[in-house]
Amino acid sequence: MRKVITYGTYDLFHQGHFNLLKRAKALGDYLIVGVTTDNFDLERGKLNVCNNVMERIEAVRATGLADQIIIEEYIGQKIDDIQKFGVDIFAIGSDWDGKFDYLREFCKVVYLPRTEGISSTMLREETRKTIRIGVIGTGSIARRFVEESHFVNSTIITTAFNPDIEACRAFCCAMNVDYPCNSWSEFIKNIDAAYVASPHLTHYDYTKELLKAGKHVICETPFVFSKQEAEELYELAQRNNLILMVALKTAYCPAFNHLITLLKSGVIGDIVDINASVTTLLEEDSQKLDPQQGGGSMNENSCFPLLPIIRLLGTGYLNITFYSKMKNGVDVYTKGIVQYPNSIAAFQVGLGVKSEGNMVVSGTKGYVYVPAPWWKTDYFEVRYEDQNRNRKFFYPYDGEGLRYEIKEFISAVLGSASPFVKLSKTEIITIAMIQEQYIKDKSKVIVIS
Ligand code: C2G
Repeated sequence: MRKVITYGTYDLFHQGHFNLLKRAKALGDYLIVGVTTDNFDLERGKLNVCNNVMERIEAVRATGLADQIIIEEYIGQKIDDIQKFGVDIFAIGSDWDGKFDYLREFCKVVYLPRTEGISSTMLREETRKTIRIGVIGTGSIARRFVEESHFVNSTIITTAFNPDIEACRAFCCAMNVDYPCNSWSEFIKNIDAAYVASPHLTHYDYTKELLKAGKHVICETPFVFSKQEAEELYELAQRNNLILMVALKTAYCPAFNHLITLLKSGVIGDIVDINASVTTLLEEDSQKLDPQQGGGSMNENSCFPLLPIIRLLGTGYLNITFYSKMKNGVDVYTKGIVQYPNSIAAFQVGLGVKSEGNMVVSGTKGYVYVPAPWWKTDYFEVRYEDQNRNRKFFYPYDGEGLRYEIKEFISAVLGSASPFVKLSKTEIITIAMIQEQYIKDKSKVIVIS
């Protein structure tokens, strides 16, 4: 018996897929079809798959051409499968010409003619609307957002807004954005959604105006500095049937999410302690150190360590104490101690003090170590007393990592994903509340000289 194997995502199953499977089947007597898992596609940069793995498997099964369907979940699996199933021929479409020649060591490799004029990408574009995004603020994070948006389908950056039109023109020219704008009414006309990346203290007003104008919003961190403002904006979004998300990038990256699911499933037992640091050394004239512009380490960086603390230990903390080193009216370093009924957490944030940016989560059976920069999670280790049981986990973290949050935002706007699975309203409101507490309740802040 001659065994043939082929692989694919088979998203929005179409005639091109069918033709390929038919041609592959004709090469032998038994056809094995590998269907990628959702996670594997995410890892290999396919961020816009519409059908989930079950739907895609069903579509392949419905052709009646596959004698066996397997799932493909890791790089290197093709070699394992070929050996495991005793495969004679590996077949794939001609768009992959040459890419799988390395498999010739294990079996025959055949590149089959691809069907012209049809693709999943084309179908996605036909069936999906393109979301026109306007960028508010034209600094370095906005540049990265525009660059990363090119990796997410159904997304087009149509315009940028900055009251300083010269800065806006320079940004649009550098980033290839068509329409620089300093008129609010013009800006609003050309967008379905906006990315707010303006100075911190303007986030609340811009977000509110956008929601009132019927636009979806993804707002940079720090979102807003009070519980009441955060709640009010979420209510406004809900009333107007709009998506409001916060661009806390760590929350959307694949490795961080897997880390959380592992911890929640008890790999290190009960969590007793979390320690996470995020420090960045800045020039003294940075606006992030300007007290008039909401600068300071707590405002700037605390959302990052507070995310795993709140995600893993919840919102029911008993007490928080802050220890801050101040300079020119802002905290250049703050250590926060968060006390829970059965656990404790600590975080360090700094803009004028540098420290190791790792995270350690300690439990009753072992601990997790995430090396710096843990907030751009791509690797972590689960460690035990018996070192033979230690495990290392590697993931891709593509580009600047913003593509993951953009993908979630666009999926939510298009109605194919819930906006709060990866970062809940409660988590964001709690972070805003803690930042508010830091600003307003000075009895909780111990200043170190
Ligand atoms: N295909 C085709 N004609 C088209 C579109 C796709 O022949 N018009 C083929 C592809 O060449 C591939 C198969 O259909 O052999 C599945 O295509 P996709 O679902 O796009 O999967 P792909 O990203 O090519 O993944 O490990 C996965 C494999 O590397 C292939």
